[in-house]
Amino acid sequence: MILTAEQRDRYDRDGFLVISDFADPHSCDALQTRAGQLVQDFDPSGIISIFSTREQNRRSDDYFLNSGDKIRFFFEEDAFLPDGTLKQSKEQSINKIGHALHDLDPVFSEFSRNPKVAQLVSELGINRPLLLQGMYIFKQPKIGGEVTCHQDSTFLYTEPQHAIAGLWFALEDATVENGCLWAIPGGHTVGLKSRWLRNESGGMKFDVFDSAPWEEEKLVPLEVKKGSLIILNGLLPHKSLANHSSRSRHAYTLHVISADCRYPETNWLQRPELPLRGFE
Ligand SMILES: O=C(O)CCC(=O)C(=O)O
Repeated sequence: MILTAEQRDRYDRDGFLVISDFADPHSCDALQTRAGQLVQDFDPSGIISIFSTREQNRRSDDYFLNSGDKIRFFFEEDAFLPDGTLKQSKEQSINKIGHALHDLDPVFSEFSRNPKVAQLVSELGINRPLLLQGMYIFKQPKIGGEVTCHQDSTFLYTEPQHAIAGLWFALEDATVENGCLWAIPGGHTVGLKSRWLRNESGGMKFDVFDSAPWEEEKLVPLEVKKGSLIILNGLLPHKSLANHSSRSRHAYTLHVISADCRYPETNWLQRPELPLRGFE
């Protein structure tokens, strides 16, 4: 067993759990090196897609919406000069890579399908697991953008709602200064506040079930060391602040769902050309 009874209880109570030293430093470095190579090989000419959680509907172009079964690159909002050129190198300008890294890249697949990860997911009660989303987040020095408070189930909706778990691996130390995660302990018990869905007419919309603002004063910082894993309940409200520091804050996230759940066709992330796979 990976989780003690006490850790299980804490996860159920808080909606998140930090496990220090989950991933060894070499495998964290291997992911960083591989992400660096992928960015180096990426030719951005003609493809500028910006990731923003402030204007999710307007900023989500087809390049984003069709990236569920691909490896694609999204820029920081603050990466550009007024004339549309990059302020700094492409390597210093990418916000994230998504969203099928775990299936399409051998280094990310090996990390994601480590037996320890599979065992953990089984202990979380995700039956017949399928690896849904693999994303590399750079949180670049100086320009790493804020991720506003949200529940992952808003974007990756499942029925039942507890049929998803988010795994957030710190590939570098994450601190308040460089934009660590913040979460509301116990916030997963308040219910899903909104869903982000595909419109019949194309594009995306939010269905809002509860328009009250997040109780952000209840957020606590989750400062963690390289190699730590943060497990996130899909309903847990969490965010990260902008990174104004001179240090990056790389992380890899993996979302796993159960094959037994209903995964609606209206969710943004679809896999038309690449069926979901489990840990095998
Ligand atoms: O890594 C971050 O800064 C935030 C990631 C996050 O909240 C998410 O992808 O759901």
